[in-house]
Amino acid sequence: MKWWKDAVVYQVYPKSFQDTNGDGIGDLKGIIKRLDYLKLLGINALWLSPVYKSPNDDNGYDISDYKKIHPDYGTMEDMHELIAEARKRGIRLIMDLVVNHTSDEHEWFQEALKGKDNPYRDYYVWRDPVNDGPPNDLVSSFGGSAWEYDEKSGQYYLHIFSRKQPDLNWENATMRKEIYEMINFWLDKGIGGFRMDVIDHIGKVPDEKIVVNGPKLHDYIQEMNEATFRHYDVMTVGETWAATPENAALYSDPDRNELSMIFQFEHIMLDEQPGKTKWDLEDLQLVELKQTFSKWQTQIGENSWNSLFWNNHDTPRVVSRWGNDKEYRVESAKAFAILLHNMQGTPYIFQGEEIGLVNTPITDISQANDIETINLYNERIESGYAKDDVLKSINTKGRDNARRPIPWNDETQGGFTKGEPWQKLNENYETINVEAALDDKASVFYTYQKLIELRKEHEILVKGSFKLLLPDDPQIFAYERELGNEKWTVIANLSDTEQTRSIADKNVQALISNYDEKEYDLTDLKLKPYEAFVFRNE
Ligand code: TEU
Ligand code: CA
Repeated sequence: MKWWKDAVVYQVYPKSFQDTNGDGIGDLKGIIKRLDYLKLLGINALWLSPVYKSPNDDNGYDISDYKKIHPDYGTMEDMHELIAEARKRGIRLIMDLVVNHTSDEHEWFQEALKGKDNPYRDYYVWRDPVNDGPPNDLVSSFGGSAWEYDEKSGQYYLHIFSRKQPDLNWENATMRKEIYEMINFWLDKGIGGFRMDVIDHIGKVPDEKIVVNGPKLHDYIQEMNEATFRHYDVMTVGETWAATPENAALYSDPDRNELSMIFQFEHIMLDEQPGKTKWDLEDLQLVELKQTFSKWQTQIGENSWNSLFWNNHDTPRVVSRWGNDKEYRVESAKAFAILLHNMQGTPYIFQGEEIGLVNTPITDISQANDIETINLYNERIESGYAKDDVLKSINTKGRDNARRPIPWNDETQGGFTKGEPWQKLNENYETINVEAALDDKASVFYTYQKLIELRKEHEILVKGSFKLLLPDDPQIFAYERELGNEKWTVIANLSDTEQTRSIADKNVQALISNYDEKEYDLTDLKLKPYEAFVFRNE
């Protein structure tokens, strides 16, 4: 069985993980310093958000040199030490592969700007103006037109993200080969694989306004696989916001030699107004969340593979978003962990999720750092939105919520830095921090540690089938896993009120619970707010 099928991956956002040289910016030496903590948690793969050279227009997702480490994070020697030290602890390093676009400061784009006949010109997407304006009405994910005018050549170039992130032209075979060479440069360093940024964008056909799931997308991924991954024992996970269970199978069916798995985002988009954006808020309907997970657990085909996540560096913290980050912070954080980690697929833990970190609201846009948030604020204020409404959207869905520095202890700046942090920690760091969690056997940390142990010890969690229970219940999320004659049941009350249900005519022992109950009477099951537990049914 592939190693990543019973792996648990921890995502590090390096800028906010651990600073060791007092510049207020997390660095590679900081990650090395915290590897024993990750080992204690029990994870065996570490997805590292980009640490390459970058002007940081989009915090490293705008790469200006794929083969150089950004000096803020350290040196290539630090990188080699991190790979080796992680490997000593049984942890593989998963790098972030951002090949839909580069930074405009990448040498390829600097060359392309020199003129239409430059050999690198066609590494990017250039079009003549139409009616003295952009070639079409494609928009950027970060606001405004997806086309930026270049005075010198009188042409526009495409950027689906910021104007400092010009899209690469995947039609160009020479460019593709340079990307594959870069991938092998990193694979030859003994990394464990890649997370692939917006990989569903690389087949785009801009003239037909096709951005995702383009006609050649899978051809390119299969060509990439043939030139790189296939020759190594690595894990690849594609970030595919437009995935459906049908096309998910195209990516992760091993017979197709593409990727190990993908991140799908259907559950992540359930609390936005249909057809609008994540900023247009809508309450989550638990029944929809259950249906979505059930679909992904049962419809991608037995040859394919799921990823499982609540959080990443682009999403708000799940405890604040869908749990209760006040009186039931610990219970709801544990309930979400128990629900996710007993499903089929590779679970991902975003840094700080394992200690139940919550969102960090801002009161003024000057406190924001993320380009997506700042552009959204300016765009909506200009078009007449009330400031409080825009700040409410930002505090609910903004990406800075995930990117606040990790609180390691109750010392100044939570032990994240001895200097001024690049962005403030949540003020609750004196009570919510790693040291406090390690000192408290009832903390969220030990629930994550136990869940990771259960996955390692019980094949049913890796190979068992999934069946949703109580599909129409608006408060209870329950499902069962089955492998051979073994059956486990997971039950969670995702409400802040006590719920009573009659499930079956017996008493059962909990394998794990987020309260201190050990025995449950299923005939007259009383569930406290956010109470979640797992029991072996047969
Ligand atoms: O994110 C892709 C992406 O579409 C997100 O920006 C998403 O639109 C938004 O964050 C949430 O609605 C990837 C990276 O994860 C993100 O950090 C980068 O900003 C983006 O690609 C460009 O590289
Ligand atoms: Ca630093």
